[in-house]
Amino acid sequence: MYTQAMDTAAREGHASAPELAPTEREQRFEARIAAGEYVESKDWMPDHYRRTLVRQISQHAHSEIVGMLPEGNWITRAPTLKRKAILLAKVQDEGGHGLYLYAAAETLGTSRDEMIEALHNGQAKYSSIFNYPTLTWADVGVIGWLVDGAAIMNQIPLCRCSYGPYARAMIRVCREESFHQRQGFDALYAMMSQGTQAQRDMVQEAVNRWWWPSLMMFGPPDGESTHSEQSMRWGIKRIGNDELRQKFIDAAVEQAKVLGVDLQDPQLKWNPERGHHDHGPIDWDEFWRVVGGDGPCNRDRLAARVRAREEGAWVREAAMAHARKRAACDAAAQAA
Ligand code: BYC
Repeated sequence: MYTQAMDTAAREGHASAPELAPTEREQRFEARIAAGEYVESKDWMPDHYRRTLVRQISQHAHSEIVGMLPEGNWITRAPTLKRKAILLAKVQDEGGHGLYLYAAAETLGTSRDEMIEALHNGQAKYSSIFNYPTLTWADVGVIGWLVDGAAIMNQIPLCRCSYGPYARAMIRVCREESFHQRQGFDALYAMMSQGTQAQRDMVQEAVNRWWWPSLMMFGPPDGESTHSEQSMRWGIKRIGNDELRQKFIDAAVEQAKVLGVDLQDPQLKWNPERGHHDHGPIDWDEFWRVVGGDGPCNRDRLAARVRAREEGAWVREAAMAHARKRAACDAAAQAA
């Protein structure tokens, strides 16, 4: 079975290592984190650390899988064969990212069925951004440029996450995400530099709809973030929500100039004292509404995932039956 776990040897902090008193075990765990060591799946870890990781990694996996839906909507309507092939490959990559991430979460002792059940019954979240519709072809380019761009900004620090299987999954995910971001920018650049006025207007209109929701991807402001402080202490998150959002804004402003699009924020301007761009207020009521299930597409997205699970039941059953048959054949061959 594919796994992100690489450690097999017993070592200090390992669950099978000699028993330590609870406080001593916790102190050693904290010391390992402080020393920048990676925690592996068989190492002892506090329950809260394990739960935090399962929550974040499974929500990340769900985001990748639900994130296939808005772009998948355009595969049959891509304007050229080249763009269609690129989009097919990108959506397939997102499916792969979901699988690496489910595999990483499984190393923490939670089954994929449990994680998927939590998504379907509304206990687990997925990124707010995927609850917005893709109304035009320009949305596909803007998702690549802004949504994948925001994802990379958030995910690069996760390559140094203290939990080894998550960190290793993220290295591969980030390499692929950077292609995704560039293909989005390229699709928009083609329309902005060689397209008609109608195509340029379509790009601008898509940017108007996606800019603010992209900023919300980084999560609530640090002051309202429930998990940031503890996650930073444990080296799960390396950089806070607000700092990452600011880095993303600073990068996007320059890219928007190259594209020739307006980011639709009259308060967006360079602040030489801070060395960053100031920006207008983010509508956090909208964010919490969408996270709470009341965005434009929440119901459709969840219904599509539940339907896919039900309609795919026969494939899982067939794969399990095949695996059982193979195992029985192998056992018979060994006994002979
Ligand atoms: N949407 O304490 P906080 C992709 C929740 S996929 C929904 O700051 P944390 C792509 C948060 O879960 C990109 N919920 O949380 C795929 C918490 O609620 P719970 C997905 C959000 O975890 C296909 C509460 O608000 N990336 O790129 O410390 C095509 C308080 O927040 C959101 C990841 O998942 C949100 N935006 O920080 C194209 C990256 N933000 O769980 C592209 C991994 C916050 O207590 N995840 N919440 O019920 C992370 O880095 C962190 O989980 C977050 C939030 C920065 C997102």
